[in-house]
Amino acid sequence: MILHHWDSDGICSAALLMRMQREENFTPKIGNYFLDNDDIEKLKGYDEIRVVDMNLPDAAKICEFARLWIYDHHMATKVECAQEHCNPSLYGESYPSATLVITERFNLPFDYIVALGIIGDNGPKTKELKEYKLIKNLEKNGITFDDLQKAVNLIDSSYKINDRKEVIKNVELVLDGIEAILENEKLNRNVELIEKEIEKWAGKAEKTGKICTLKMKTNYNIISAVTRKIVWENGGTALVLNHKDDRDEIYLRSIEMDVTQYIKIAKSRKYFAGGKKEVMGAILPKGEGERFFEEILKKIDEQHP
Ligand SMILES: [Mn+2]
Repeated sequence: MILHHWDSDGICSAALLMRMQREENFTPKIGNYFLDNDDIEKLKGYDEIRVVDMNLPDAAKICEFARLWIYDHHMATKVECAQEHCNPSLYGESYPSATLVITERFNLPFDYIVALGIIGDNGPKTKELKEYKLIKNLEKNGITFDDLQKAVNLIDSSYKINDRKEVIKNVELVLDGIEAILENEKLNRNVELIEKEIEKWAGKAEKTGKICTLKMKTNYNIISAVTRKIVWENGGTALVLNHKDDRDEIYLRSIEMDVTQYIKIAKSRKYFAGGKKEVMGAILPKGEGERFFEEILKKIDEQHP
């Protein structure tokens, strides 16, 4: 059983393993960077489990009932009970994708699947990576960077519309080739729906004091895209709150201030939070979003008179 992240890199990493050895694949519930009880129960039916492109805090639990292999590139601490924990970050090396980790580990050729993982995790910044040369090289086989970017957008559309079953099915689709991805009608419809939904919400953002804010309600996983669009269109800083059916989400993006302090505050509240200098994302229990939203807004106002 392969357990993988729901994004392009996770799906493509699973596809690389699957091509070597057919087995089942599965992802945690979209948005859960951990295993819930249902996941654990399901995994208990398998005695070999490969985790790819995910740093699960509870990975060691799997060792209690199965043999475990991990292939990843996120910052992590070594899982001692695993048969193999293959992650260059354990030795201080940063890799642009889990697909590249797997490719080097098993001496696989650099093909479109590896490239999709790299582009999925790095977006337009891919052009600054040393692997970009290898991706350009794929043009000889008729695979352009533009097609690869489109394919990533299509593959990622499944988690964005929150369709876990489709995410799982996409591993097979990736193995069918780049054309099969580009021509997939369902994924193309997803992309259209998502673009409409992003536009709808981004257009509702309002100026609140110094920054742009938005409170929205969608089960699509688009809060980062919506926030990015608001900043593109208005500049400055944007703060967005999303009320999902089962959780609240907060996103903060800025081109004028360092938001790292807010990541720290969110983590100190035990919220699942991450980001970097210009962006913070946090997942909160349902009902707690409003208060944290107002608190961030007040702090920003105080610091930017
Ligand atoms: Mn990844």
